Amino acid sequence: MKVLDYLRARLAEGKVHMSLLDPDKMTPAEAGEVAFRATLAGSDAIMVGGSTGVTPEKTDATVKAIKDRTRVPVILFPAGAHALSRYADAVYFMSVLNSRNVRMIVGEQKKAARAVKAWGLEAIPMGYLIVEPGMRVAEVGEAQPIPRDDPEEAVRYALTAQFLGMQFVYLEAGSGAPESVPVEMVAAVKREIAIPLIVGGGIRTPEAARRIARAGADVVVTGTVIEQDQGRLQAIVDAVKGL
Ligand code: 1GP
Repeated sequence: MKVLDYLRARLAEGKVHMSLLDPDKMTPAEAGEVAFRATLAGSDAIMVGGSTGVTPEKTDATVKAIKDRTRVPVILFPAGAHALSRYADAVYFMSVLNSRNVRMIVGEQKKAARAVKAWGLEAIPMGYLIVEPGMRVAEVGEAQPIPRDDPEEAVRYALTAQFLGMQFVYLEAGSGAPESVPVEMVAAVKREIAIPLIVGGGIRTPEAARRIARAGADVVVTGTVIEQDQGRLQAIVDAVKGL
């Protein structure tokens, strides 16, 4: 089954949780172990990516180790064409729509396109929107972060993603952000778009995950919290799924 079909089937049943693992922050063996525990907790897919320090070798080793330990799809979440692996199940073919640099909007994607085709990697088109504070990814992505008090700007970008044919919109506050994307912004975007909404960055408690899901996120992503506290992950996944 294609990963997109799997995700659609999951979304038809309810909210989805994804775990983000950064190949630069853990060894492949650790990533395999964390992924195993994440899927045990009910996480629906494993995303692999990070803003800095990621190489093709690290990505390959991390993806292979994760695939050895779990059966859920492994989806690349690449910071650029250097962060791909033929061993993944799919790649978010993502564009930082609010970047100031055309390289992040379409350049890295062009660089990656031949390899994605040659490997038969499933490409899932996604519009990536960086919201304040944006943290490291806002710098690397050279984004003009969407102001936290301007949900309408997020809606305009999200509709743009939809009209460009993208299958998902991703609102990103940045890994380790002190606060997640504001719930008002999540709700405003969800009200207007017809494609699924992914929200991540700074979600580290079950309460925060529940608020974001209730506000309208179809997919909630957590990264840092599973690197630091695997015990809390179960509570977060349960909160996303309304259990
Ligand atoms: C995924 O960048 C996030 O969208 C991950 O953020 O590390 O803060 O969970 P955290």
